[in-house]
Amino acid sequence: TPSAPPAPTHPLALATVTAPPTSVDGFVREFLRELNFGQGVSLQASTVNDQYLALARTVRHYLMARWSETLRRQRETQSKGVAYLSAEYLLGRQLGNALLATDLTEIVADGLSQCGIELADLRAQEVEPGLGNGGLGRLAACFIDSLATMSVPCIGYGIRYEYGIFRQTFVEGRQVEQPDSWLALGAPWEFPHPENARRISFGGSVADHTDDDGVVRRRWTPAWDVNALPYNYMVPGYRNGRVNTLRLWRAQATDAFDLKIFNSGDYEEAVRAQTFAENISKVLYPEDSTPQGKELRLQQQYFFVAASIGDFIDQQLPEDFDLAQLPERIIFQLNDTHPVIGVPELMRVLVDEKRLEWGAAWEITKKCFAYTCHTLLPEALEVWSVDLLGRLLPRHLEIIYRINEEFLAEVRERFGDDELRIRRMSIIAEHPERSVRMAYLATVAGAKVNGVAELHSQLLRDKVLPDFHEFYPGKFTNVTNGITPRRFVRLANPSLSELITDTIGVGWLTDLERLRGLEPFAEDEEFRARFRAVKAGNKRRLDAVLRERDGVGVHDDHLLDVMVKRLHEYKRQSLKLLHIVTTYDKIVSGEVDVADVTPRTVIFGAKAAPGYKMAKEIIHLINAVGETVNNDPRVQDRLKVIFPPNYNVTLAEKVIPAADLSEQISLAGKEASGTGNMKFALNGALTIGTDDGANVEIRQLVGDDNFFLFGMLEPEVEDLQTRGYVPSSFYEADADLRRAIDLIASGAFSGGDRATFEPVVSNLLYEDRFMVLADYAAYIEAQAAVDAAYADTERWTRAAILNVARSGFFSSDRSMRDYIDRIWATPPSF
Ligand code: 8GP
Repeated sequence: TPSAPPAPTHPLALATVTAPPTSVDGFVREFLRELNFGQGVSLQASTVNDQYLALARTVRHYLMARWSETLRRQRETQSKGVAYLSAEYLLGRQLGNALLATDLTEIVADGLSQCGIELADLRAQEVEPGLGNGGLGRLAACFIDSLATMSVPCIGYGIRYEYGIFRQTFVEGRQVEQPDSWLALGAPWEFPHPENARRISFGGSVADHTDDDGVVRRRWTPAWDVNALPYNYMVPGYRNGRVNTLRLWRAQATDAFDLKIFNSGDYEEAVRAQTFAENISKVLYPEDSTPQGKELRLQQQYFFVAASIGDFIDQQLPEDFDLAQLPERIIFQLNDTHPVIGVPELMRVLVDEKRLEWGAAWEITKKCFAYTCHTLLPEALEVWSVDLLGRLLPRHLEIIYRINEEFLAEVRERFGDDELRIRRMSIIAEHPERSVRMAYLATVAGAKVNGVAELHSQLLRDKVLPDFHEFYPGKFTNVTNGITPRRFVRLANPSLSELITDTIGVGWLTDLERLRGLEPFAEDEEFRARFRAVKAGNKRRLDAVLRERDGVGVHDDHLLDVMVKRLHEYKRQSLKLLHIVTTYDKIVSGEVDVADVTPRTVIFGAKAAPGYKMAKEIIHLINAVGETVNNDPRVQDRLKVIFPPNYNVTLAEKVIPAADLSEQISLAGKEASGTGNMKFALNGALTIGTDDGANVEIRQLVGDDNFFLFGMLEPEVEDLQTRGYVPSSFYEADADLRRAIDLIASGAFSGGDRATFEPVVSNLLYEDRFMVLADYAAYIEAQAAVDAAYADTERWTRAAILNVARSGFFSSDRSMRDYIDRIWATPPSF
């Protein structure tokens, strides 16, 4: 029998992890060690990438002691925490945030410069992990940042996609997607733990089986499986000594390859199973709200959720943990419906593996999940065909059926045999094919259901899930989204941050309501001048970035008008475009004197889902209009349209602080919340916006005088829909609109070819699902008000300052407090 290993005796071995000294010398020593022994190069021979990787690892060393201490205390206290389940995390670059959290920026910049290296060059070397599509993924990243900063125990669980959101390029103005190989130059922030791999099963069949305790249970015999390998990432709190964990799963074949087949020379066949398995974490689905790519997507969802729940129960809980206590220890937050298959998975684990009674397992499960909905578009509410689910996860389908049966029995008990209601509320839809409504499953199983802004939560209750609201009135709540001020103010806008700290002192970064202290300074002329200087500096910085990146610049005397977000018809980039075309038309027709036009640069940033044809047509049109407008001498450079490709978090951090005007112009009742809108307000841009999503709350807070509201309200939209919306009637009735649309139709932006943009034009004229034409006149009028307001520099600056001062509510720290109070009951720990 092997003897037990000796206990450690060396004094160094007894100590916990220690951080390197926080000094320039301490840093340089550590950095060079990483460069020499980690990267295996001398400073003299190193490339920028070597230096970046060595720096990232060095910064990790400073976080390591805090991380291991956080983990140790969590094991010890077992205090209640959040497991955030999200198929997307749009993290953005890590280095700047890690330096900020550890307060090492100055030491590192100094140390590097003594090594002949510019910190900025190394920061620019980092490729951001684009493991998300848009708002939903970025929200997850903001939330884990806030939880770490607020010392709330949290594990983020997700997928380590080998390829994140595609890299967008334009070829002759059209979007062309390139793979995003974010791992190609090394992944210094991750910690793989292959020894903690979990086996995830799929397919096969289910049958009764008499277990060793004599009880007959359902037994799932899967047909195939894959390994889930965890990769850990640090999630540092802001200067509070806490580091939480983000754990992303990578798929790997359980059998590497078939050596016999390989040796016989059939190399493709030998690795077939491997390719198949690894496809599961190969690529992020590049769509924002239209369901597609079916089977692999369901595999991805089950893969990461099963790995995460299994990991939590087997690895995070003490061995003798009483599972009846699970709700006191964890809440699984479902970030939209992607992880909802976790509900039957937890039931399966509790009933089939841990041998709990169904009823006891259901009591636990109902308390362990909560569901956030992020959309209002019916086509974005996920459903899985029973056929596919039954093939891929037969046991889970059985469990869903039973949950549904018991739920519908409860509905019957309350409402009698109201068959219409039963059919409406069933988790199983019968048409157009039998399928599982994941949002309903989440609502039945979740302890709470929340929308992401006041208006959205109200519409969710009244329009999307009214029967459920009637049945479970206490279940529904709202948590308005938020954004992390660490990344989107402090890191993105250092000069504004400095001005704020100079004016109201430190502390605002973790208590953003303190920005209220800036309000009186809106009346201070000198402060306003400094505020304007910050904005101008940010425009120059953006100018430099865009010149280097895309060879285009921005004038610093132009009103900078920005619309950055996914390309979707409901967001109405085409409305912004019609405004541009109208302005252009008035200049070239001589209706207005070009000298009277407020100089503006419009920046677009937007990716379209590769399969979303109309969105891609609109991208093409934006580029075409930009090309024409920018090169027409009659415009005299007073109107510019620029569309840098591949909008991402890194670019957002440069664009948003420079903006004067924030475009939030979705059709009322369609944008669940928006979070870009909050980033702009906090960086001193004024919003032109509809009464939609969180715009409503922004306007209430900043005040009507400091916000350009336009367009139909949600009930008016409903009303027009019911009366029958005829877009062409708006075209007929408005001469400016007619001219703008006719100009596009005439081929003015497509070298005279009328066919190129015909699909966009006829969509607007004969379909216009999102009522662009109905809101056009109001939008043009609101833009005229923008021009007038911008002409009064002092007034504009006052309004911009008040936007900053009154937007503290939109910190994701506040969102997290709301989740804790209304949903999670997870107090800060240590
Ligand atoms: C987005 C919403 O469109 C946006 O308004 C909101 O700010 C953001 O989520 C964060 O809450 N929703 C989605 O990205 C979304 O619904 N994606 C579909 C796959 C569900």
